[in-house]
Amino acid sequence: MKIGIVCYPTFGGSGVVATELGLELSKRGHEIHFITYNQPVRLELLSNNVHYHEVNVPEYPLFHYQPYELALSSKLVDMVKLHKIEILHVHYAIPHAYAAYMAKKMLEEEGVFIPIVTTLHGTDITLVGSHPFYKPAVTFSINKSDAVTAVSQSLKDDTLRLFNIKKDINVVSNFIDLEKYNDKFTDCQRGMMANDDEKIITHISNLRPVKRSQDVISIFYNIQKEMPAKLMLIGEGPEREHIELRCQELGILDKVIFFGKSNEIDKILCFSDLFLLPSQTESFGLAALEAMASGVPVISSNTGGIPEVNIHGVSGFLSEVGDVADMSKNALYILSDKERLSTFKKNAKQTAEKYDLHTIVPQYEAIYEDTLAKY
Ligand code: GMT
Repeated sequence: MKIGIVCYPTFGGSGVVATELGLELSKRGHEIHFITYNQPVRLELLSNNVHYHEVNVPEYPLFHYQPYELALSSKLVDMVKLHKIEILHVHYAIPHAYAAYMAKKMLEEEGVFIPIVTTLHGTDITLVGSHPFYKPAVTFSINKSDAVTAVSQSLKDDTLRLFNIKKDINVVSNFIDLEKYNDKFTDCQRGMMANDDEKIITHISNLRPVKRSQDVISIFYNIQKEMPAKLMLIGEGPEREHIELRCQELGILDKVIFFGKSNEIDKILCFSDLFLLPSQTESFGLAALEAMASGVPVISSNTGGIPEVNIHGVSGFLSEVGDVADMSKNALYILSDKERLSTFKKNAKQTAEKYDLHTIVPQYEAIYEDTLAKY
């Protein structure tokens, strides 16, 4: 198939999933066209089957807001015609599903018919999409998609609760390329980051308030009071400065390593002992899955789709949002016993296997085939 993929080209989970999906589909013989405003961060390799088309939005002073949806829908029209793209898969409803629908309608005028598959990722529904200003447009774009998928059962339930949806929503979980994590790093550089007796705690996020990164600091503070430990923080975002200040106030700045945005999270995860994800809400928690695939147990909140991924008492522990004391207690429980830690590590890796891309990507292929067949 010739598949157009629209996504945010950033480090966020939706962009990562869309990129990994496109790459795997290309390996399976499909021709993939990424259409977005920057080359997706995980798209390192362009090949015969993988193409990237940049959406340009020229700055014009008259526009207080530059019209990205317009530029995107025009680009979609051009690329579908030029490359004979057969199906569009848009990740994140806002504004991608909306722009794709406009493109579809423009193409129809020219006798070109193309179905749209929309994947809902989370914040498009739970945070942004349900905002009254966006709600009619999001509802419309979901209902007008030819197929809709959500990355967890919890996100599907939220979508049906928050919007008046007349379409079936298929749950297709996020996935992971397990081979990438399968002991590839025989030279796992733990010694560069910490002493042998120090436990390595990791958190990866866009450091937005929804991630509750202040809780990460509080949990780590409680851990390092009981045992030698270091905290690896990966990602950039609006909370970064507050976090640094808080670490300074607590006197733990020398135990915290800020990596910023990184394309090498698998290398960092390979030497981590514990992953923290105390988010306010999370439709899936791809970062937790990436940690688990590296054999890192997860201490997380019990919210959204996280309990579908992190299994309480098996791959880690779940606590109520904001219950820093419980999360700290659970973290210390796992870390304080060598054998227990090793069991949780093994369990985490095993739990992640359910999300292997070889299991999940064919589910998307089946949806494309089914959608095209009905079209
Ligand atoms: O977490 C974010 O703020 C980024 C956001 C995104 O759109 O990339 O992540 C969402 O999609 C990911 C991929 O499906 C999920 O793993 C994240 O849980 C979800 N984030 C939220 O629901 C807050």
